[in-house]
Amino acid sequence: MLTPTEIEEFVENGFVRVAGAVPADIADRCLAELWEATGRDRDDPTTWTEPVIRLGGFATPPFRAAANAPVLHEAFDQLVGPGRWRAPGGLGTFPVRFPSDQEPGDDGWHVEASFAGEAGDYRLNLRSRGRALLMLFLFSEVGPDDAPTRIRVGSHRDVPPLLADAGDAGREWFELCRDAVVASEGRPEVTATGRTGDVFLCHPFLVHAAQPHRGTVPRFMAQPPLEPTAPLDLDAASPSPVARPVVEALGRAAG
Ligand SMILES: O=C(O)CCC(=O)C(=O)O
Repeated sequence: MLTPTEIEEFVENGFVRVAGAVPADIADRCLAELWEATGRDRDDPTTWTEPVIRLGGFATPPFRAAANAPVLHEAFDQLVGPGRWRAPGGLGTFPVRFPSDQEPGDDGWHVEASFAGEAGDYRLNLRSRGRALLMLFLFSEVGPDDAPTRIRVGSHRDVPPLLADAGDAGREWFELCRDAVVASEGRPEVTATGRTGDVFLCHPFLVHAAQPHRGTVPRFMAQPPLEPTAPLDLDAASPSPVARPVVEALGRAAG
């Protein structure tokens, strides 16, 4: 269970870390599969030749167990609301980052897109169709030099005004990101450091970025969405912790 303080932290800052959410034996099994999928040798750094490899679509039993750890289900209920999220079928893409002097080329600030438009373009809308949370699952120890994801604290509050007039169709992802990055420029920055098994539950509008790996231990992290069963309810008398900062950022009264 998240404490009331942790829930308020999520509302204020846009994220909360659930320490040790994935049991160690499950995380170990996931990591073994991930190493296998990289095609690189875990014990031979000369095989770690690229700064980043993206692995996709892991849904074997250990990944499903990781994504559905009981402590996470409890937190989903607390942040998104009972009955308002779908149990994840696994963990999505993994940007695996290796120590490297080369630039990764994918470390720009952004928010995640959440649905595809009619033309197949990536989009977001105010009620966050398609994404109840952004989640960062750590499958390696991530220290300050190990390419922890950068986070602009409180930046989830900069995005709702940019989507307020766009209706259900929302805005095209790239164009929205350009504005969100400018709007959140002055926000303090922290990094998603932690231990294997920690999970950061993030607001879907949080502005974040990758960074180059300057450490020694390859970084394994998944960043799946939590899918909602319905769009955010911004008119509820008591909005969920995901909806509340959106309502507040628009200057609307709850209910
Ligand atoms: O690798 C990371 O730290 C973040 C990656 C990311 O945000 C993305 O690929 O969308």
